[in-house]
Amino acid sequence: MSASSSAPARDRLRIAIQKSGRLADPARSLLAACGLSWRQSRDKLFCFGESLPVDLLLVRDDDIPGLIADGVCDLGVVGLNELDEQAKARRRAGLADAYQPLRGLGFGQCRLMLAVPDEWDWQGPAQLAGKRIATSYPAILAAWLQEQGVEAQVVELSGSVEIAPKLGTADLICDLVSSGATLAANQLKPVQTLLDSEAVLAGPVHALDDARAGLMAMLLRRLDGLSKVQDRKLLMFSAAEERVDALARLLPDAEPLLRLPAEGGAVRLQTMCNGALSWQRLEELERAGAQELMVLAVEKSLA
Ligand code: PRT
Ligand code: ZN
Repeated sequence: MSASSSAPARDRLRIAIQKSGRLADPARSLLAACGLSWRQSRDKLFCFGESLPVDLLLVRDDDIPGLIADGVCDLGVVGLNELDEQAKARRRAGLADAYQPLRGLGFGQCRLMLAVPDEWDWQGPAQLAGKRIATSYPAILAAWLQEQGVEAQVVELSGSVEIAPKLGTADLICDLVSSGATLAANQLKPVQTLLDSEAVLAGPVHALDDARAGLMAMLLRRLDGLSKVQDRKLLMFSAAEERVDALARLLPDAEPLLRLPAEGGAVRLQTMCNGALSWQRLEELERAGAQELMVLAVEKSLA
C-alpha cells in the first residue's frame, strides 16, 4: 500500500532537511529562494511554514529516506549517496521502492569511490577478489561488486572508514570523496568511482492525491525556475550601429542580441549569457566599442 493512500489527507507539505551538517544551510537557502519562510519552533526540530503551508522537519540525513517511506514527510533534501544506499538496502530486504530522487539540487557534490593504499598498483576490479573493503555504503558496494562479478568482503563501518587499512581491519575502502584531502592524509588514493552524488530533492514513488500535490508541483516548478537562471546573466550595453555585428561575434555563447529603442546614434543592446562574464571579457567588449556595460544576475524565471 502506498504512503499516500494509507495516510490521512493533509493540506500542509512537510519537507525533511538535515538539522546540521553539510547540506543543512544550502537546503534551507534553496527553499527560501523558492519563496518559503518559517517560524522556528522552540525545540528547533520543526519549522512551521509561514508564507506557504510547507513545514520543515530538521533531522539527521540518515533518517530522511525512512521518513518519506513512512509518509511522515513528503519530501526531503538528502545526498543521492544516502538515498541510493537505503533504496538498495530495501531492495535487498525484498521491500518495494518507497522514494525516488526528483531533482538534483546542484550542491553537496561528492563521489563514492574505492580508494587503495598509495603503494598499490591498481589494475582494475578483478584485483579486489578476496579483499576486505571498509565502507559505510555496504548496499551500493555489494551491488557494484556483484555487477563486476567480483567476490570481496564488505566490512561495514559507521565512521572513520579511512583509517581502516592502517588499523588492519580492511585492505581498502569505499567512501565519499570531495577534495581528496582526507584520502591523501591517510596515504590512500582514489581508483574507481561507484557513484557521482549531489544533494537531491527526494519524494515518494506514488503521486500525492490531496492538497499537497499542488504544493509539490509549485515547489518543483520554482526549483526548475531557479536552476534555469543559475549562472545566467543579463548583459546590457550600448554601441554605435556599425559596431554591433563585431560585438555580436564576440558573444558566440550568448543569445542573439536584442535591440532596445535608444536616443541618438547609439543602439541599446541586451542578451542573456550562460556562465561567468569576467572583467577581461567585458574589457574586450569595451575595446570593440561597447559602452555602459552592465551585468545583471537573474533571480527568478517562469519561462
Ligand atoms: O548528522 P548527520 O547524520 O545528519 O550528518 P552526517 O555526518 O551523516 O553527514 P554530513 O553532513 O557529513 O554529510 C551530508 C552529505 O553531504 C553526505 O551524505 C554527502 O551527500 C554530502 N557530502 C559532500 C559529503 C562530502 N561532500 C564529504 N566530503 N559527505 C561527507 N564527506 C566526508 C567523507 O565521508 C570523508 O570523510 O568528507 C571526507 C572527505 O572529504 P575530502 O574533501 O577530504 O575528500
Ligand atoms: Zn548521517
